[in-house]
Amino acid sequence: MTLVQSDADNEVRDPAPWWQSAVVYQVYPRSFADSDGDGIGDVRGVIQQLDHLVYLGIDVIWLSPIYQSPNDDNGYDISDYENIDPTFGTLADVDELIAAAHARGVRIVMDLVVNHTSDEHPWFIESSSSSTNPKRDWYWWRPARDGHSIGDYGAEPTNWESFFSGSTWQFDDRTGEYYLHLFSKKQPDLNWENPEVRHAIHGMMNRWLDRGIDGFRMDVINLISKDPSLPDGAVGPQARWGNGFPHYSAGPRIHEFLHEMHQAVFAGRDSVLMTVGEMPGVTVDEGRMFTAPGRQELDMVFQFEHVGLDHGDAGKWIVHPVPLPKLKASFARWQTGLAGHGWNSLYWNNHDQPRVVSRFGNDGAYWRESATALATVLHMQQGTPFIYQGEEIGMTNVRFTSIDDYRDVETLNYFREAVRDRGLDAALVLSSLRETSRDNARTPMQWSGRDGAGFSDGEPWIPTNRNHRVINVEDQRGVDGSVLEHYRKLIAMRHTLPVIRTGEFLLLEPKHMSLFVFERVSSHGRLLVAANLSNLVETLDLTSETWAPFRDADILLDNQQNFVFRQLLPWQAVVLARDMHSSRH
Ligand code: TEU
Repeated sequence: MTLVQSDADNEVRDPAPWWQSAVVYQVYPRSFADSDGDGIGDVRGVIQQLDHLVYLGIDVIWLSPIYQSPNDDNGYDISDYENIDPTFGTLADVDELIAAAHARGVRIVMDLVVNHTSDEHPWFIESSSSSTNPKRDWYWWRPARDGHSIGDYGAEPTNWESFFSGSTWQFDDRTGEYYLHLFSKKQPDLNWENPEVRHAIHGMMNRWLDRGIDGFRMDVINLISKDPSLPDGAVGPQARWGNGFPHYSAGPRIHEFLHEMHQAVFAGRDSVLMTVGEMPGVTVDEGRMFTAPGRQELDMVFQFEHVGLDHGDAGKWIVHPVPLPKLKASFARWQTGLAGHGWNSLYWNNHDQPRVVSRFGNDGAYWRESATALATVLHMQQGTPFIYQGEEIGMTNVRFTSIDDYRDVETLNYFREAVRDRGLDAALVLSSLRETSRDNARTPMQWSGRDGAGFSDGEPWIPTNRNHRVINVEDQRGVDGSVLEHYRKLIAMRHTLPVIRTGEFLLLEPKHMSLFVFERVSSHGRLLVAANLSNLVETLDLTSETWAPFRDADILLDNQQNFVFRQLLPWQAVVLARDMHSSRH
């Protein structure tokens, strides 16, 4: 059977938004490409490497924050939303990047970090200067808990624990009150209850769109509406802190705030834009509401379910192997839960997550095979895939052996708290960081096997993974079967096969411990995606009666190029097709 090109005018009739057949590439500018040798990646570095992204075939670049920032949390603590941090370049460089990307048909989405600002943002400097300052109410200020004096155990206004260790409250002696910070103490939370705050943010967003960017990735946007009565969280057995999450996640006014933003910023130009809200803890039902087109809130959300499955009771720092049926069930719930209602984003990696090939694959004996198999089962789902820099060449976790190699505020706070305050063994904590730290994702992009990895001529801000000698762009480009070439194929398939955008997702063999098998079915054709996510050979007998429809199907993709319709080799992944209609859309 050959591909039928009969559906070519489908795109004219099809009202689907452009981002439903797009692939996004996340650039973490600090670690992507350093054009001036200071060891820190920059905007000009991104411009210089655009050819790589065009070669890969992606449609959109999401740029992690490059705004002015004291860089306590690598730019997620912004002190000026409308200027660029000098370490990354200038506004003129950004204009040039936008123009250069657009000239190549690539769109640019910027990070929007408005749950909090930096404590060095002029708004916070004003707000903290006196309790009567007009901007006082732009942040969450509260006195010590009734009957407590400052510094008492439990004096904080609530018992909430910060994402980055310790209390969410920081005492400020200028006015004798505490301010709320869900993340680091240098990231005070904005008070979205105040209409002036929302108005200022909408204005800033509009100015960025007028500058020519194509949308926003919105940092922890489900946390902007808090229960204004700020209740304590439930305290688990032996826990020092309570769980504030139910009181600040998807709070009472979240849908109102997002719809208002849509009206104030996106209305009239939303068909050309793309918005994605990062939402730790979001449920399928909420995800459906946030992304239902008629509600006019967001195009899609980043959900966290699949990247939380290996976390233990104590959170992200102690990880457990994930039984495959659990992972498959999670994906399937999101696939079917949003189908026909909203839209999924698809991701394995970003700048906060350990590298997927080390986490869910086998980065030793089956490095290439497992990187490509994991890519296949994600990219063949319905949704908009996000590729994080380095994922397309199978970059792995870094094996740092000293705390001095780490840079991430979350990692360093946790290490300090675990070792100094709780007395855990430092070597043990370090071994857990090798699996869990966000810095696993933040080592320099591996462009070549030479010294400096083609990232920088200077000393990089964080050590380079030594395996850049064998894992790098240069060695994979044009090499058939490489991780890079496999990603190129997956991206091209999304662009040419509408069934990947439109097809119903049907999970098969849900209980199988090694095989991830699913079908995608629509009037555009029918795909069978089958992957062996284990180190052992597994039987999958497509010549048997059960699999009759696929007995003589076309092999569209095979990461080992030797599929015999009876078994899958360790980490083999195939995509089979029948009744296909193809079009560029
Ligand atoms: O992350 C939000 C988030 O909830 C987590 O991924 C978090 O980074 C942490 O790993 C929880 O254990 C976003 C950004 O992506 C992250 O880089 C920022 O540090 C954070 O918000 C604060 O802006």
